Amino acid sequence: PWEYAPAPESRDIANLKPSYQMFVDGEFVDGGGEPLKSVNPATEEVLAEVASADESDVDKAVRAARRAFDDTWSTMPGTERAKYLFRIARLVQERGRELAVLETLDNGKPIKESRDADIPTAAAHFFHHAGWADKLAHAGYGPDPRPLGVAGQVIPWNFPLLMLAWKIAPALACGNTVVLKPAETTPLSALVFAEICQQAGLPPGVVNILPGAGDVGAALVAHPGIDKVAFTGSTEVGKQIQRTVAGSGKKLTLELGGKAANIVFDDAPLDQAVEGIVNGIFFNQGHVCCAGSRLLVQESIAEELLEKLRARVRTLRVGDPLDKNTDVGAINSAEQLAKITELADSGDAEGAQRWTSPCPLPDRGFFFAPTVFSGVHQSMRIAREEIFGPVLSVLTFRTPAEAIAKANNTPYGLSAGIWTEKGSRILWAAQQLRAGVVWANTFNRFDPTAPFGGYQESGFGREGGRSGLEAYLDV
Ligand code: TXE
Repeated sequence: PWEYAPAPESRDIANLKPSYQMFVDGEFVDGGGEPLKSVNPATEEVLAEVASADESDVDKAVRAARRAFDDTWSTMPGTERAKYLFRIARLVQERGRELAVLETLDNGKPIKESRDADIPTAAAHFFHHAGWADKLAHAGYGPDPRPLGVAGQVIPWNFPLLMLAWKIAPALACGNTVVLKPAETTPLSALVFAEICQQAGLPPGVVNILPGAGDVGAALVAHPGIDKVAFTGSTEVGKQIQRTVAGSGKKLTLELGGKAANIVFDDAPLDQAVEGIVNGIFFNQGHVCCAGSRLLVQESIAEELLEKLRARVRTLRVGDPLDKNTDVGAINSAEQLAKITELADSGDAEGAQRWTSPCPLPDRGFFFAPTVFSGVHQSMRIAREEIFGPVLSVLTFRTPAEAIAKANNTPYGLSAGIWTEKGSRILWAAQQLRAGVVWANTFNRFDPTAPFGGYQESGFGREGGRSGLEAYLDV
């Protein structure tokens, strides 16, 4: 273990405050719930105290959002809405350094990822949707496509600002107003985003941010003033929300867990595939719904590929998320670390072979060394359940048909990857795979123009692209 103390100036760069209020009707206010403590998962230190909503706050926020919808936002011309969205996008860029450091402190992800992926992709999402706001009348939905109303949105902790952008940007572009609940372990960037809404002069009530735990999310999705529910999180909670919303007439989109297959055929460019496998499972500590958590490798190249993979994983630096050289940061919470540990232990118990990267781990904080299980069978828990951590399960196949059958042998269906030089095989496999996204010779690529979402227990509805707009319009 090595001693780990985060640079004190990071708190200044992140403009970290001792306490944060919630954002309702354009104002920062205290909440009725027991305040949350946001913890730096890399040090276990409390970063800040954060107001938490209660049911009456949910009601106030939904009423504010309704008023804003009726009085200003839904009747405002798209050209005007676009101006606000462009302003927000630019402010996210301008405050990018602050947001990146804050996100890394709150979430534990490596600074190079928050700096180069989370924050710029969030800004890109606002730019993209700003561009839609004034073109909806020409998008083939008729001259005056209608927004749905007030959207209740609940997001997870793995990409706090990016998931907020995926939810808020299309909602606002289409003329909806929003009440959003960030995850209890990562509320800070959403509250800085609320400041950005103020800076952009967004009319009060168009965006409301209610920090809190699951009960606040449950009250929000159940509130009768909500017209549309959008959720990203666990499959279990997604199913509960589906039951709550059933019969209410609310529109619903769910983006839930995954257990993606990353399939490497024997003609694949192996060094490139190794990079894609590493990115697929170790990016963001594996806290990624579309993570390539099952590696399916053709038997004839399995040994060679695994050797290359282990050699590459050995070079990953695990530790201080604020260090620009860190590849794998902290696990977001003690609960998530316990879940990863328990599932990895089940791999040992069920007879898979565990290999752990020999990297030193910090002496405190929540860390888990990159781990590769080989000899994995389809019936094992590590092949079936979402681990949501830096743990890869390796299975083998002999024929392309067997690869597809194994890849599809999951209750999920969010994403998949294929590595081969053969173009016709890419097209064939993409058609066979039951997954919302199929990457070929790459992995974990995101773009606001591309619809993202799942099959089966990975949920339904799409975010991004035209289909993402349709989730917020009455077409
Ligand atoms: O998820 P929850 P958790 C998976 C991943 C992870 C597991 C558990 O496998 O290990 O889920 O994570 C709010 N009504 N994913 O416990 O509880 C909660 O406050 C309404 C995959 O963190 O689903 C938070 O804001 N909302 C996933 C959000 O739901 C409720 C990302 C997600 O938390 C609620 C996260 C309720 N009854 C976890 N209960 C992905 N798809 O990327 C909780 N919440």
